[in-house]
Amino acid sequence: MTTTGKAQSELAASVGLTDADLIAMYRTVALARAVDERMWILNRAGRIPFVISGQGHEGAQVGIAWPLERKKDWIAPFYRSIATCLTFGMTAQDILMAQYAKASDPSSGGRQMPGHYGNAENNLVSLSSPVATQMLHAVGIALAAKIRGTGQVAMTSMGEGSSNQGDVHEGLNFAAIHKLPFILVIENNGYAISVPADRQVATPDVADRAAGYGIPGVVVDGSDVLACYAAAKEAADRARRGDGPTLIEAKVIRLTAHSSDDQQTKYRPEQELAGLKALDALPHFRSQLADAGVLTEEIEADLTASIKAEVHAATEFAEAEPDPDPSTAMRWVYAEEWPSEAPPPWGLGGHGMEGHGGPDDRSAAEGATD
Ligand SMILES: Cc1ncc(C[n+]2csc(CCOP(=O)(O)OP(=O)(O)O)c2C)c(N)n1
Ligand SMILES: [Mg+2]
Repeated sequence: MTTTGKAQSELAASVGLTDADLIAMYRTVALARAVDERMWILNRAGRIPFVISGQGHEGAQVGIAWPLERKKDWIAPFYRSIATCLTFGMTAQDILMAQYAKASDPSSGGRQMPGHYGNAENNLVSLSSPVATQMLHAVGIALAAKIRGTGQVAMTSMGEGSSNQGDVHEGLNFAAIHKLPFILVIENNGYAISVPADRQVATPDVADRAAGYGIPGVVVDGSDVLACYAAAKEAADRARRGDGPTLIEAKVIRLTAHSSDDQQTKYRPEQELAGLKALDALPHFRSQLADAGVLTEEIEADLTASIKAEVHAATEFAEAEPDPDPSTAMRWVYAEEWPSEAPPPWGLGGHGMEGHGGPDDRSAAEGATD
């Protein structure tokens, strides 16, 4: 179905990837969109309670997460990070299981607010509702990676509104001083719910702030997947070399209302909404790959069919799974047995987890009721 082997068009060569990589990236962008569209349908049909959408952010998310290494590096995502999570190993089924809050939902077993994805197996940190708190989690992970000498990189992403929280200053200052292997991604979609960007930030680019920390600040066009990839690759290489953090600001668009509880026509002019589609990464990437001869009509038709089938199967599966048993509501609120606490394949650099709530430490679980 997809291009296989090492075939490399001029376009792929320009960013050091293969044609198969480009097709896989495109499929992830398109899958994220299809899952997201399905979520809105399920919400309107009364099947899931709340949607917070990644539509308009997918191209930047896939491009930026792509150069990070799955199951080695870490990402602390935010509520729009569906495409980031799919790039890093979660599946359409995992995302929908969280939306349905089913007992077997890998994000939280139905404990988290919908849209708060996380996946221990894929080094995706469970996110917290107070925006920007994931900054400190990610910087802490980067510090641990540096101390342990694991060669891992930690990345976090958030919106431009969230970038004004105090945690971001504290985290960036610390990460820059200690040259931590860290990447901060600001997905600037021009709004924090109904508040426009010029009422959130006094400069046109959040990336300008990087200079104040002595680190590079890069602005990328979020509709250009490969430009996002190139910026993140450079940031990841820099982090692994020990040269410290990078701030990447991707200019993205918010194609939907803030959430399924919001009506954006109350505060966004009709003309602005009508112009958004022209800035959408999905059709841009499709034409770019078609023009380069990478995405043929046949490949595109196969991808469309396989994505449709995948989203359909994921929905059917999630629908049929049991809800959590209310008597288990207090489980997993505090640390218990948790698979990711087993040492990763590359080891913990001599810093064991014993006595820190790891699998051998039963003390954390003893107070839990089943
Ligand atoms: C500390 C905190 N304050 C307020 C909120 C409510 N809130 C949730 S999302 C959001 C807007 C964030 O905007 P931005 O960071 O630009 O991200 P976007 O939703 O646009 O992607 C706000 C104010 C919150 N969750 N946490
Ligand atoms: Mg925003």
